[in-house]
Amino acid sequence: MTDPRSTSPDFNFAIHARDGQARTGAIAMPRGTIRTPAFMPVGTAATVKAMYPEQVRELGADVVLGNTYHLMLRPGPERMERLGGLHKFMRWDGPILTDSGGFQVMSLSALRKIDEDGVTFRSHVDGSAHRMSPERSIEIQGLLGSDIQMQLDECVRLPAERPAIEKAMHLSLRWAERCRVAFGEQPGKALFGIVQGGDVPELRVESARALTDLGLKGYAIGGLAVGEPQAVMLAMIETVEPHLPADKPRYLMGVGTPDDLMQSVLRGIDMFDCVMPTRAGRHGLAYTRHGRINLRNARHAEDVRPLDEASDCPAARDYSRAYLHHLVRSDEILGMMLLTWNNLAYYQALMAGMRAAIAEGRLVDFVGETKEGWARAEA
Ligand code: PRF
Repeated sequence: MTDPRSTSPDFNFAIHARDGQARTGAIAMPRGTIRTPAFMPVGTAATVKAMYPEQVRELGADVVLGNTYHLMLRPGPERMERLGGLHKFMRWDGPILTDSGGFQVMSLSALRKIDEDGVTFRSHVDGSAHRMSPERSIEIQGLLGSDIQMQLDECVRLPAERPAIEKAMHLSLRWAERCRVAFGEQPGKALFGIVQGGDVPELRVESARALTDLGLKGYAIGGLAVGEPQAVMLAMIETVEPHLPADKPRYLMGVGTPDDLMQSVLRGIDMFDCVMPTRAGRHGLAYTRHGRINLRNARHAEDVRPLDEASDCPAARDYSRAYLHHLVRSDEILGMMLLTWNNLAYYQALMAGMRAAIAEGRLVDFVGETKEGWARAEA
């Protein structure tokens, strides 16, 4: 049986090639097409930090992520709507996915409290009191103008006891249903569910099956990369994957390192977001073909080589490591800008490389070659 929604022009995910569990394809939406597997740069506060929107687009990003939590506190959803929505505000005309806020409330705000109806918390900005229910999260994401909205969920950090994991997973399922009702039918936009269940396989399967019954346009896997070893994360992806509809996008939230991305694509993931490339760039770290380089290190002080002479990205190709080292050590803004640019260029090139490799049926080789490149530099 084909779900008619999966072929409607408003949100059409087409798989172009498969290689093992991996797939490459495209999500066609009114604001543009997202090539998958996709990496979404994080634009938490209506900016991909230290980057112009034009640069982000030029690197090959088709979609960026925004955060409901941050934008509801500042500038506020009603104000954002009066200003014409998030796309116009930040000058990004492509698709925007917004996280629902629950995860950021739990990691950033003070005095947060969860009950059946939602989350009560105090702002990390000014201490003001706020309340977010599943319905309010969807309402805010609508006011922002988000194209892909996420259900409100509860993410439990690992390690955790099974009863706590189970309780949060069941609450997240009830919130998924309420979000679906609040979202209704919105042609051109999508609501994604979020699989929870920690590191307990039965709970992961129960969550994936129950969400699938809701007939959503996409499915995220949440509650991973929250303290568990990579092997546990990958095992959970393998557990969940067979229980998600094969014809819908799968999004692994908040992941990860370049190796995490490759291992997850090998296991059938289509979308990612992570602060890693942008945050690392502001802390003197460069992701390159030769591995991760810490520009703070004194060994770069007189190194005239660029980060990657073969890169298309000016930040990687045209500036010496000695200069980048100097900028980082001097806390110069340009250091953060260049390293963020380099890192996002590397992440987008990695995704493009994986998409091409899947189309050619050589993803395993691509992953091996990529890791060899990192190992050569470490030796
Ligand atoms: N839920 C939501 N956002 C998230 C996560 C989650 O579990 C994670 C976990 N890696 C990152 N971002 N809503």
